[in-house]
Amino acid sequence: MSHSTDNIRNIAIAGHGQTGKTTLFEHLLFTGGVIQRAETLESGKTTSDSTQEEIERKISIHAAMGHVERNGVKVNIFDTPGSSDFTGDVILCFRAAELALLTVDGKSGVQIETVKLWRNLDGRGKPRGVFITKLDNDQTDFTRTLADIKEKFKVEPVAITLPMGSGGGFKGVIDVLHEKAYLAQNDAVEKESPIPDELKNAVASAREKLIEAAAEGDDSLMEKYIENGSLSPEEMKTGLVKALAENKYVPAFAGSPLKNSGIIPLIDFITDVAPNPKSAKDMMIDSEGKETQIPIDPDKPVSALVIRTTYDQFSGKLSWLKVVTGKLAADSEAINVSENKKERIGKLYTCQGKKLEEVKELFAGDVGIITKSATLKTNDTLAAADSGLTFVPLRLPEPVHSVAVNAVAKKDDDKLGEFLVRAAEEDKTFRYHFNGETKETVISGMGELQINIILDKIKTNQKIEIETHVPKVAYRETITKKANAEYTHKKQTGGHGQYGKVLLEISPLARGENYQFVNAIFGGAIPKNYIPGVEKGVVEGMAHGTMAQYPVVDVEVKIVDGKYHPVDSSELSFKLAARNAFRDAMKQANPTLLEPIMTLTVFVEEKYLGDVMSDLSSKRGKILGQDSAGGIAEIRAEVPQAELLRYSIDLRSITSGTGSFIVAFSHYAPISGRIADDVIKARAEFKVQEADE
Ligand SMILES: Nc1nc2c(ncn2[C@@H]2O[C@H](COP(=O)(O)OP(=O)(O)O)[C@@H](O)[C@H]2O)c(=O)[nH]1
Ligand SMILES: [Mg+2]
Repeated sequence: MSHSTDNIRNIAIAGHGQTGKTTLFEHLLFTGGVIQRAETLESGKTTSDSTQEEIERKISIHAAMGHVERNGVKVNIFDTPGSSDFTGDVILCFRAAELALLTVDGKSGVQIETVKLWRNLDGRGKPRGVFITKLDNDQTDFTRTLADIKEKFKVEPVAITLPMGSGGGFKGVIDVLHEKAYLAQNDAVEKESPIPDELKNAVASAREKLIEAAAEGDDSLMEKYIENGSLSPEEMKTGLVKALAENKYVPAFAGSPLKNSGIIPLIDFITDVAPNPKSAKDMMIDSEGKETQIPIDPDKPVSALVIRTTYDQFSGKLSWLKVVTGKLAADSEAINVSENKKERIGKLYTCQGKKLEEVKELFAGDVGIITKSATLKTNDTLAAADSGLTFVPLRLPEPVHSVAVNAVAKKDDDKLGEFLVRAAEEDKTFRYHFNGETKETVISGMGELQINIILDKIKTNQKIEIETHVPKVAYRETITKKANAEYTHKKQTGGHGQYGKVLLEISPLARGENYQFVNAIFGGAIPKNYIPGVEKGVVEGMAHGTMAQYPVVDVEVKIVDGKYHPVDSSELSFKLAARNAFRDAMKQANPTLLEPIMTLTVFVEEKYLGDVMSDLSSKRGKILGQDSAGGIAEIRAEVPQAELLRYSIDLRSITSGTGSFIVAFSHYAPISGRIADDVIKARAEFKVQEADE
């Protein structure tokens, strides 16, 4: 069944791993009547964690989508992975949802991934709630967890539900908004019951806070509240809806996903209060290339953004679409604006986990699926006619962990290549490229776990035998002083001879300027038509330096003099002369090796700060700065790439898997001494074969 925009809500469940997201998702579907029984993580049968790799590892790796319906409202729910290796799938769900729900374990409190996700939501100005989970466990405490949230995020969470008891004595929750209590029934849907007398005061004071939050919704409500000291239930609802859409308060829920508790009040709150998609906006690029916000609006021509692409063994290619404007209809036609191609839309689907359900149309605000699309890729814009607008693509973090991989048997090269293309299409944080310089295929992603899962798939599903190794570093060579060299290329072979003489002067350029060629020939010592040959020789000479055959950079090369022969000179003669002259000059110019330096930003819990700092200094790192907020330290440093090739593994062992980092190329810097000697030694077997020799 299709739902109009007013009757759609989108919720992304996110948060640190093992906080009960997938279990909550499962119990939402169970309570919503979608599945007959809620499966446990341990059984490997949950609706959300349905892929082979998820079942094997018992963690969420991919985004999952499902929906429940209550009072005519369709609630799309997204379950996301907790590990930072799979941030890409969290980000696509944040893009699709108007409300994020962050799960926080009632015992552990706010953990590092949740802090990072909170910051990400801050960047989007996205409304969010918190669900305090596992309150059936010993040593959990709802009030203490809310205090932790308040301290870490500088917000005042507003309790929508309150727990009845905790640990072994946990009985259920009270819905403060609707003033109802719900007893946990374990395997059955929770049961409404009277609010226990001893909790009536707590409920009254929580309700007071809720009314205050509602009054923040708009000025007239605030005036009424100040005047009467209260709001009617209708006014309260209006205020809560408005204030939440504007991210003015953080609703907080109590419960135990595993014991099926706190689920009904959560669904009720979502259908009553969570943002109507119409109150949200999406990001477009206008015809002048500027980013602009457009409201989610069913009354405009259709437009939709492809947020995800996956391959299913039964249905083939699946493209997930967030409809932003208008209505997407089955059996219609639209334009893939990004590819400028017509897209025939056949059937449309929604889904419950991996199970597809056909729908006739999808209204603005909804998320659905097109199968077997010929042209759609993640981040493509699908629209009615050329609207002059395209969606801003999903902003994903850059890969931080790389591994070089090759098929053992040459015959598997193509198969491996095809697999990598598809893997990169399915997961936009996964990349691969062939590095012509080091002759390696390098695959990159957000962490070792993500890369290992890909490598496992290559070995087990694709049955390709592969070898992996740490990627090579792309060193460079440069010079540190001016030098010149003369070279005469002369050969007498049978009829025509070869003759060219050049005098080159080379001098260092600033770092990053790469290369400049200057023709300073006067009086026709070398005729103009041979100058391109000279430059070709210089470029070839620079391709392999004299220290360790790495490319030479940041050099100005000036051709100052030369000699030619009216019969024997040719472009080739000058090219060979220039190449050799360049190399001779380089040897005189005090050459040095350069290594890539990366800017590194590390996020760790404060208690690991000292260990991370000392590790960075052992890695020749230069600390640029450091900040701390919400118990998380952020360290910025410059570190040689050679020291960071296995950093995701090192950081994991220092921080028990809680740390993460961002890395980007910064600049090249000289190396000398033992470090340079080792690089040169490791390159000893590298041979350059020049075509014309
Ligand atoms: N005691 C208890 N365990 C829970 C609860 N919710 C989830 N778990 C368990 O915590 C583990 C992680 O749950 P999962 O839903 O996979 O967390 P996710 O990583 O956030 O998706 C599993 O073993 C669940 O059975 C809960 O409310 N109470
Ligand atoms: Mg999960």
